[in-house]
Amino acid sequence: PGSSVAASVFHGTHVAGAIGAVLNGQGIGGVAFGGRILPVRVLGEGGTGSSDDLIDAIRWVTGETDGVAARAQVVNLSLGGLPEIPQLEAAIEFGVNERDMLFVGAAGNSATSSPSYPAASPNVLAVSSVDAGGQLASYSNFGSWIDLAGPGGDASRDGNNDGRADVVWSTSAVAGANGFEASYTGLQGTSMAAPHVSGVLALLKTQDSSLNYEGLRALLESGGLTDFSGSRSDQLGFGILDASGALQANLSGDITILSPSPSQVILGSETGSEQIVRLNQIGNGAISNVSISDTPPWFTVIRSDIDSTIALNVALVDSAIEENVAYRDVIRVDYQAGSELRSLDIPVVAQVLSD
Ligand SMILES: [Ca+2]
Ligand SMILES: [Ca+2]
Repeated sequence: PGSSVAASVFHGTHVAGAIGAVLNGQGIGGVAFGGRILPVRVLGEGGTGSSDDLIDAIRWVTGETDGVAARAQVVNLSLGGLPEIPQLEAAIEFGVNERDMLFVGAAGNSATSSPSYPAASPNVLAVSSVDAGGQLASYSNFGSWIDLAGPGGDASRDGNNDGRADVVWSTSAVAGANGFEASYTGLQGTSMAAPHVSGVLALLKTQDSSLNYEGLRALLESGGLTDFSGSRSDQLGFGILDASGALQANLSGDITILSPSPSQVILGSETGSEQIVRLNQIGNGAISNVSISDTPPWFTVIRSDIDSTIALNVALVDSAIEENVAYRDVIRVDYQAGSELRSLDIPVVAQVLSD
C-alpha cells in the first residue's frame, strides 16, 4: 500500500491505471496502455491481509496450483513489509524458473534499509521511489537489496519546480449519488513506482516474449533499463527507470555481464575478515581480459576462481585498520564481454570495533 495523500482507497485501481489505463483523452494513460490486466485480490480494505493469501495467489497466477500455463507474464507486487518466507520464495521461484515470469515488488515506504519482502527476494525486482526531480523520495526504503528506482512521487516536494507537489496521478473512484464514480487521484509511494517498472516489463515482453528473469537481470545490471551512471547505489539501485532506453536496449540483442554475489562486501568484527565474491556470468558471450583495480591499504583482493566461476577473495589487512573507524571503497573490475568493454564496482565496507 502507498502512503495516502487523500483517502486510502482504490489502491489497486491506482496501481493498475499506472500500468494499463487506456488513452481516452482524459486524465492519464498507463505505461503499457494496450496491455491486459489480470487483477488478483490478496489484501482486504485498508491494505491488510495474510502472507498465505499472497502465496496462494502467486501459485494460482503461475499455474502451479492447477498445473496449467502461467496466467500472466509480469506480476506487479505493490505490497510488502513481509519477512523472508520460504513458501513465498518457492512460489515466486516456480514462476521465474518454470514459467519465465517477471516479478516486480514495491520496496516499501518506511524510509528504512531493512529488507522488505517480497521485493527483497532474489527473484523479484525491488523498486525504490523517486520524486519528480529524480531524488529518492523521503519515505522510500533503500539498501543493498534495491534493484532500480521508479517515479513514485513525494507529496512533500516539488522536485521538478512546476509549482505542484510531486504525486503520481492515476485512476481512482469516488462515492457519488449513484454509487462509485470513476475519477483520478494523486498518490505517493513505492506502490506507485513499481507499476511503472511493471508496465515497461510488459512492453519488453511484447518485444520479446522469451525475455526471462536472467535476461532481465542482464539488461538491468548492464544499465539497459535505467539511466545507470556506472555505480550502483543503495538509494536507486542500478538507476532510475528509462522506458525508451529499455525498449532500445532490449532490441539490441544478447547482453553478457558479470554479476557479483554478494553485491557488496562487508568486513569487520561482526562479519569476519574475509569474503568470497563470485562474479557470475549472465549471458552467453565470451568474457576476457578481466582486470581488478588497485586496492587501498586496508584490504586485498586475490582472484581465486571456483570451478569455472570467476571469484575474488577479499581480505581485511588488520595492521592497516584503526579500530572504530568506518572504511568504504570499491573494487573496480574491468572486463571484455563479447565486443563490449564493461566495468563493475563492488562496494567494500569495513569496521573493526574495539572489545
Ligand atoms: Ca529483489
Ligand atoms: Ca512537481
